[in-house]
Amino acid sequence: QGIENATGTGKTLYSGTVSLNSTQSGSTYQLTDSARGGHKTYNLARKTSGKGTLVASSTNVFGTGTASSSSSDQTAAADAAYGAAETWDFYKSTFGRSGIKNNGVGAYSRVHYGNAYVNAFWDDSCFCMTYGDGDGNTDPLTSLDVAGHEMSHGVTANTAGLEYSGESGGLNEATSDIFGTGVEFYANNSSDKGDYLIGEKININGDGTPLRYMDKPSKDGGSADYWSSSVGDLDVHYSSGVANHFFYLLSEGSGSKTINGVTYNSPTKNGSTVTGIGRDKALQIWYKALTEYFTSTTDYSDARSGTLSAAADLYGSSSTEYKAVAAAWSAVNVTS
Ligand code: ASN
Ligand code: ZN
Ligand code: CA
Repeated sequence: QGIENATGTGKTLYSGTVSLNSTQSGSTYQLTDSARGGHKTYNLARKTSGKGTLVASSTNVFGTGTASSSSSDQTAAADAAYGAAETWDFYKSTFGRSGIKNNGVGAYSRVHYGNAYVNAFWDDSCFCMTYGDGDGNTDPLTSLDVAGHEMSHGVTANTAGLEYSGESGGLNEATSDIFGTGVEFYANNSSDKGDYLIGEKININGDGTPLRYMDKPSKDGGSADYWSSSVGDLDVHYSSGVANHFFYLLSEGSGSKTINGVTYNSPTKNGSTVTGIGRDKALQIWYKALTEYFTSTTDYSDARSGTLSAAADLYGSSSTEYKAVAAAWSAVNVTS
């Protein structure tokens, strides 16, 4: 009996009803995406090791669209499968990258990790991503930006290899926030429109506020808006603020701006006005820098020179884009 490709339906928690590729074997449909390197989605059903079971359905419909504490719930799996698909498509269409290793091979996702686990993570050793359900087992950490953030850790590990501590760790984290945000804008899902906020859908703080803000990172209470000589002493999720702020300024510019109904207000250290070059060009510059100029020990000063080199390659060293890269770094106090 053969296995054939099919097109199923995901009823997600965060992204509405979506199309999901599946495979059919007899009367069972499974969450395997043959069009995206065979990416599979498994249910750990509260375990914290192993793969769990490949998510399967007799109807080719996965999930109910509502959060459920049941260990057999497939809504979290639908969100995870959708996030993996959009992340794959974002990298393919934006950068021509075929999967995390650029070799056409998919990873796999695991949902319902542990009990009341309030995190999600990429693990390069299993080449897999894992999602907890959040407090109360009702709010999985499976939003689009989180999926894109985690899978991008795999891209970083397989390219620049930025060490996960000090300034390189902040750059590693920022790379995941930058491309996670890229995924969210790329997907253009009407239930989860693109923004420069991280984790705004998952109620991680219990009061509806996002985990991080790229226009003014210090709004989270811990992140750095500007480089200082001690920024590398911060947790990597806080030292990332400098690069997230750089990316926002480079894309959208300083001051006040409303995008998809969200109003941002991005300050500059030196009081300068930065004019954005748009997110698409900013993404190209960051990706080229990550894959061609950054190394495991790249710090903020190196990131400035690496992105300037990337901008020179892409647009020329007297281009508006090159000058905007310099201006945006200077505005976050990375001056050389
Ligand atoms: N969700 C976290 C992150 O991707 C997991 C970690 O601390 N590495 O940053
Ligand atoms: Zn991360
Ligand atoms: Ca977001």
